[in-house]
Amino acid sequence: MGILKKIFGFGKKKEKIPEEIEKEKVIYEEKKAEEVKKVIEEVAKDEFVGGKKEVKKKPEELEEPKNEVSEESVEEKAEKLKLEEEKVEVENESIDLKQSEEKEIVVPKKKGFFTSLKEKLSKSREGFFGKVKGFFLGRSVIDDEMYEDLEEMLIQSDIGMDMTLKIVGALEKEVRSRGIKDPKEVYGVLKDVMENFLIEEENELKTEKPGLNVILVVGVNGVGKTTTIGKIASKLTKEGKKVIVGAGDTFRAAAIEQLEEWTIRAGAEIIKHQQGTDPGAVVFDTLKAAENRNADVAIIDTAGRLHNKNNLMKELEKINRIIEKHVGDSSYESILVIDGTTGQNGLNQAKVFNEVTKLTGFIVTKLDGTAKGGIVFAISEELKKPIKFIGVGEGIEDLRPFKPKEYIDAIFE
Ligand SMILES: Nc1nc2c(ncn2[C@@H]2O[C@H](COP(=O)(O)OP(=O)(O)OP(=O)(O)O)[C@@H](O)[C@H]2O)c(=O)[nH]1
Ligand SMILES: [Mg+2]
Repeated sequence: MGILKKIFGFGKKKEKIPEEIEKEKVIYEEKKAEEVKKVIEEVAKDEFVGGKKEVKKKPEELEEPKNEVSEESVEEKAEKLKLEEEKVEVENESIDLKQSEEKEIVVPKKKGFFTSLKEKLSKSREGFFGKVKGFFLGRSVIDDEMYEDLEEMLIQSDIGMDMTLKIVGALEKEVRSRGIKDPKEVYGVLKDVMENFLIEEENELKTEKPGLNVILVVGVNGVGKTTTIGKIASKLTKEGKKVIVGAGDTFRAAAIEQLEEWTIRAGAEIIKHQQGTDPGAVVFDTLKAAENRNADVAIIDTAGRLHNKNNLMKELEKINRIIEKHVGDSSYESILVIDGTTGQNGLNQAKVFNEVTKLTGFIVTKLDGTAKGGIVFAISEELKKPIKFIGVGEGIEDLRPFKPKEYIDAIFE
């Protein structure tokens, strides 16, 4: 049915008395404007648009296009409001973001050592050790097969055969004694067991003795000796100590310059001779200067490579004797630097160096660059000497005291 029929439903009368119809139309329009509007709303638009002149002459506010406009304007307003609300929300969000960004700048300082160590060791955590948790979650029973598979996993992380067998043996014993039946609970026990294999005692460098404390730094070439000396010197000067560094690597070109750069950055002093001179003489002069200048700590850099290994060992023996004569055992640390990315090789190096300098501890460097990190367990247990620091980057601040629990928490998920 058309719109006009619906509104003016007089049928044949319209045809017979057109003037009256016109009048009635006008009356109708005036009195029933509201009803017309309702009807218009009910009727399909195409019928209305195709309507007669009369309809088009009706008050504009009753016409569909007008309605559309007013509806649109409401919609537009709503849309605008919505947009404004969204804009406010976006603005609020960006304020929140700004605030959280500001927070993030502050938070790392508050997070402190633990979280940043976790970040520095993310390769190990995401690599090997991260898989260990999934390993236990995927098991339904604790059986021999589980322990055998675990052994395989640990060996792959540079922990080494001997250490792995010790860890898994201790784990089995602990799981039994705690009466654990669910493999998921074994994960936590493994962390405890592994932590127990890390030596906690004496993992700080001796630098507090009255008089001069000496730190001799040895290790094969490229492991990070000179860099680590820079980091240690910086740490000690920040603690208010007077530090003198001896450029004992007279073999490698540019070694003295490299050490000097680090020394300047650390706020320490350096004693150096020409390249190619006797390192023993450099060490002697460094200790004398340190005593004369009332230094608290002398740190000695050494060569990582000579013409052959025997020469290197003889030279280190000699340096060792000079230091012992000056300060004795109690104020003397002989530290082997091991590159954490070289795996089991580091253990063999340690045995050789230990024969000539009676090592008091280790520093494991480049742990930021390995997805394994298991070498730390092998060193600690098999060599029965503490890890004093770990290197976690190339920056001057990237040297961390070694704390077994923090290390475990940082490398495991
Ligand atoms: N990623 C990373 N790189 C390190 C770390 N420690 C040292 N390095 C880098 O290892 C490289 C060798 O460092 P050096 O300090 O020169 O090693 P070195 O033992 O003195 O070497 P030689 O003097 O040749 O015997 C440098 O590029 C250092 O930046 C560490 O903890 N993490
Ligand atoms: Mg060096």
